[in-house]
Amino acid sequence: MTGRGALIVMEGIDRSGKSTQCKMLVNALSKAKSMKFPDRTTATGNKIDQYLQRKLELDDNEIHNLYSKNRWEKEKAMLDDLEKGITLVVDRYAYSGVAYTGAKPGFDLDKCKEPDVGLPQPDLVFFLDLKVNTAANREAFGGERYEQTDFQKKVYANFLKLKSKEWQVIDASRSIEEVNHDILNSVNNILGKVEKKPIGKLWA
Ligand code: NYM
Ligand code: MG
Repeated sequence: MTGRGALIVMEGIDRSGKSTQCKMLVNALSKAKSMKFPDRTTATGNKIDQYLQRKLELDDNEIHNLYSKNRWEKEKAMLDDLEKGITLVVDRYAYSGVAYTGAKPGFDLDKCKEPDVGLPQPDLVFFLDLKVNTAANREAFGGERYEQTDFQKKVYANFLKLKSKEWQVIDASRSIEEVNHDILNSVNNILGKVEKKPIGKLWA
């Protein structure tokens, strides 16, 4: 009997290369699945999508809780997959929830964590570290809500405040291959280590 899979999260500001790195990582692993938050395919995700495209106005607290609900909807499926030995590679997680809402006026980071307390605890979090000005030069921000330089700078600062022991800061200004190489090394290092380890609860 082999053990459980690892829960791996990719975080960073918009345009830091998360989606590309998630794809490469999943392809390189033998028993892995990719996930993405917000998951825009569900009813809650559809509402989030409308909000991001500015087709729907929501109160800041309401959208914050909706992002969290969009994750809780996947809790059971995630735990089931992990128990089956499947490694999950997740493009954004609760850290994005806190970093983005926390960049809005009047929001405290600890308070922002509350709705996500108890979600499956990631084993490894990669923070794709890219300065906002570099990200903006790479490819212009799109038209979605939050895709503005000033806002992204606050998000970036918040991410750094959320760093904990399972975080690994990756210099994302390098080539796609160099970044992938570092990520893959770290992942291969922890897969065996988490096999027998119970899945923890985030921020609990
Ligand atoms: N976002 C993402 C949040 O504000 N809170 C969250 O909990 C999550 C998961 O959604 N600008 C923001 C960050 C992004 C936007 O994400 C859409 P993506 O990865 O661009 O589809
Ligand atoms: Mg985006």
